[in-house]
Amino acid sequence: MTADLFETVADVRPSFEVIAVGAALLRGFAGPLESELMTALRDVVAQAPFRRMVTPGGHQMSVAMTNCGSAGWITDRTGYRYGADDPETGKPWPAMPALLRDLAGRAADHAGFAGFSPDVCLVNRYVPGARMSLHQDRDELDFGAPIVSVSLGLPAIFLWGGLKRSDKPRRFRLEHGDVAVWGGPARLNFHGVAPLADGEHPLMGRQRINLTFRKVR
Ligand code: MD3
Ligand code: FE
Repeated sequence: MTADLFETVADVRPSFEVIAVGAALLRGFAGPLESELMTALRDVVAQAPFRRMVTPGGHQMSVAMTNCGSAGWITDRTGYRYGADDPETGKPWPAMPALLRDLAGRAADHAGFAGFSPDVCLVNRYVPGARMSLHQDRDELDFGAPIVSVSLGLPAIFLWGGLKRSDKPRRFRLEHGDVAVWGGPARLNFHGVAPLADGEHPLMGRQRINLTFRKVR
């Protein structure tokens, strides 16, 4: 029967929303991996704990961060950069778990960026009230590669601006399990996250975790 056929198709086809040319939202794409992702993250955080870094302007970020992969994103009074070692421990960042790398590769594939092989996963932790102001991601060498983001835990309002800081951002609600891919002409758009609303996520508690996978070298 036709209805059965379409139900089957709906089950195997992830949702795919185009936000802009080069930007796509795969709602629920990471949902099936939630427990494996949490286990992998717990392991990363045990080796490289979350910390709130300071911007070159001297402000402490409300978002706490850590990284895994062959390098990690850091900021301090001297600037933003990628570095091989965690400045807190003096040790290399923990390796990127294969599960995470594969998830990012599959998501990029779905959005038309075949062969994405990230070397960094920046892990952002938001508690209620934490936010990220509008910015561009431009510390990577290769803007030809996309960025893949995975949202876990409490929902957030993602702000999607244009190529100028003054372009009025559109707002998207990002929920647990949502994956987004940003590349091509969308790669340098301004973006940010509105202050996180309070809440309690059944699995993740009172926080939102966002993973961004990047090719930085
Ligand atoms: C659009 N993180 O870590 S992820 C960041 O939810 C960052 O923690 C946000 O922006 C967060 O730099 C947003 C979505 C995202 C990531 C990278 C992008 C959107 C992007 C790069 C270009 C355009
Ligand atoms: Fe960003």
